[in-house]
Amino acid sequence: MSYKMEQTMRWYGPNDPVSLKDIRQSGATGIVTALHHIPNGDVWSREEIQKRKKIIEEAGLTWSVVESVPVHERIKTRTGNYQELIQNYQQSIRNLAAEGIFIVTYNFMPILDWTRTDLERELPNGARALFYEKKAVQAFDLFILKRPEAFEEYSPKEVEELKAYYEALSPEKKQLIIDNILKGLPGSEIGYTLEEFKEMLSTYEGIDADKLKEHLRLFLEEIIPVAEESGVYLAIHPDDPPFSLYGLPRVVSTAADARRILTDNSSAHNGLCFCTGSYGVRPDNDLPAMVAEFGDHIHFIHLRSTKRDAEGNFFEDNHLEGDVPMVAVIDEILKVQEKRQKSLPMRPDHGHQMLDDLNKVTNPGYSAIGRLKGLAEIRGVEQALLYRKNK
Ligand code: DNO
Repeated sequence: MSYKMEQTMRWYGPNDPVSLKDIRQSGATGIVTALHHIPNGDVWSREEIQKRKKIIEEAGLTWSVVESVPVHERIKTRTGNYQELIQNYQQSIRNLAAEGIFIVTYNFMPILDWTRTDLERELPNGARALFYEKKAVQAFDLFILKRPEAFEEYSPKEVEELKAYYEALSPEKKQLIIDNILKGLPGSEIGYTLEEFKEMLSTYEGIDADKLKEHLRLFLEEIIPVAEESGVYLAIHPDDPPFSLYGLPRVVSTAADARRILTDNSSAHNGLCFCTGSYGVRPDNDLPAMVAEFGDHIHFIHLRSTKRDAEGNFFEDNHLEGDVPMVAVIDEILKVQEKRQKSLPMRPDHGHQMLDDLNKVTNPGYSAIGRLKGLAEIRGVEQALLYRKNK
């Protein structure tokens, strides 16, 4: 028997302009969602989980994956009441399992979840894509955040060039960069003012990558036994983008990071959310090889592609184009499924704003038509690969 990936779509809950009815028409059967209204750190009660589950099931769909149960900042820095927050996290896992939801995605990125500087970059064909401009982030770091260490991290020539770049930006563009970076993209749960962000940065003083790795290991040491007992599979999402920003450590960016996470806390329940768009920004991440190596621990998959340029920028490309060797990745996933004798949940991640989406307000990256296009293309690749294999 051949296993096809379980097709899922992310849904931000009842306020999402893309409805469950829309998602059902895409052919996806699974829903990926979170209780975004519950403050970060609080327990997800069984009642709240049940309520959400009921809405999804009434639409003829299944709640397959949680993305995400957010990890509170104090757990990452191990300060204040972090022990209590870990207990709350454990309880949320137990409650999800009791309601029949067994895959939980999370990330361990300090302060900010994913970062883009332009959410509607126009492509030559008129569609719009998410874009990461390196200079915008660096100029933000130097001249808006005014992080003192940044002036030592960049060469004097770079600082000069960035100054010219920054000064040429219109006030609106400057504000847009600030908002895009600090207000929190969908799913990131929290947004900050500039002052709050500076304050948060100071909570990472003395926390370098080694220390953050240790904090992640200690967190997992307390969470994994609960996941094992309750049958939950954890899926850590990689850093997006997969490198350090604003001097903050990032510890889930490379194959070596994934290997370390899986060996430091060895358990079938400790696993990855394999996001091709995040890992794929780094040319040194060999994605098909990573699927082959970590296959037993991949519990959830995000499929999308990014395209880098020589200056360190990237934009989100069509799902089958860009730097991600999508066909080879899907081929490896099919082998993993065969070996594990099961389907893995996959969602088409992000999509272009295109056609009718251009006139609608949707969560950046999460418009209906762009994602549907991605899903349709991925399905086609999967079908063709399976056809050839079974011939
Ligand atoms: C962005 C998403 C991330 C992801 C979290 C997982 O589109 O992939 O926000 O959900 O990092 O915890």
